[in-house]
Amino acid sequence: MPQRTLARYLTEEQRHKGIITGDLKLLLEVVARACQAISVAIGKGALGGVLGEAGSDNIQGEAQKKLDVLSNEILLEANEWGGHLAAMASEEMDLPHLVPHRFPKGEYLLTFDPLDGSSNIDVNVSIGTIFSVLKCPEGADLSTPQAAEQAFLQPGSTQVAAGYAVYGPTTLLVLSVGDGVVVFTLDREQGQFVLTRENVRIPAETQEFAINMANRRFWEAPVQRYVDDMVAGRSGPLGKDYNMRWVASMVADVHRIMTRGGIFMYPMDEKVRDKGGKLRLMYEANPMAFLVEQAGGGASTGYQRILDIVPEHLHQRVPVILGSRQEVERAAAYHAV
Ligand code: P6P
Repeated sequence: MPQRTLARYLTEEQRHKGIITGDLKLLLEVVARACQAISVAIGKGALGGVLGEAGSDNIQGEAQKKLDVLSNEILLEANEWGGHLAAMASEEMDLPHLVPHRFPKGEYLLTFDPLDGSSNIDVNVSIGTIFSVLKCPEGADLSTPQAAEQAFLQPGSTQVAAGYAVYGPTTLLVLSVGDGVVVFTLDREQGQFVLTRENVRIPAETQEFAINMANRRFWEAPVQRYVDDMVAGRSGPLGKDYNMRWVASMVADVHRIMTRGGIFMYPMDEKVRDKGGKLRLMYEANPMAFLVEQAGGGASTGYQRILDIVPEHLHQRVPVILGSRQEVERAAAYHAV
């Protein structure tokens, strides 16, 4: 069976289902090639002089790693000339990046977290790139970066596509264009992403949860009760033993859930309440929620479906509970009482 590369998959999806325009196909191939370049840079590690701090902070007030800045630059440079995008927005940039006037503009908007989990870079733990594709609204004001922000403020349910690359023992690209979730593995010898899994389905039930337990005292009561009940195991109210995982790279934790089920939580906690939460809506929660729902899972703040949230600003943060549908529904039920 000949290998189905990303290009072939997108071409055949377009031919058979007509849901991928030429510009979207180009966009996804460009993002994939940028993720490949990021994977190469990460793989060099200390030999490439790319570890450690960049000596700058991002809008989140977080110290940037050299690879954060490099990954952001790779994605910007790869996407600005193709004519498929109107603008980009990134965790690493205060304002949207407009396509320079010397290049044609396209109909799509791209948001991304260029390197998620960067606190894990220097300890050689899996990290990733998360991206989301929106249509640019007709007549959007793209005259300045400040004006362009409004074009991005669309609920996650309007996403055209979303995906992530996970840079682990292998580099994977996990993607959905609204027709289920597929997984590509980077064939480093060929320099191609090759389709290795189709129709990803998250098991509805699970016995594995992912949360940073050190924050327990800061959680809201429903989350404390829910996690305590899971920790109580078989003899507790949920009547089954649970296991816990926490990689502290959302991409790695979510990919485990995409692969074998589970529930991932970064709930509201008192430490980040003033910011609205820890994880960012536009380029972390929304793309991951889109993918998880496309794979049959659920994604909630505890109080509402993440994809229904109408963003108020570009770097808005939200509580995130996502994964196996029955477990996410159970977690939401704790919030309802
Ligand atoms: P904590 C990484 O910085 C990140 O944004 C997510 O990838 C990850 O799930 C979370 O923060 C980890 O947060 O508080 O455990 O370090």
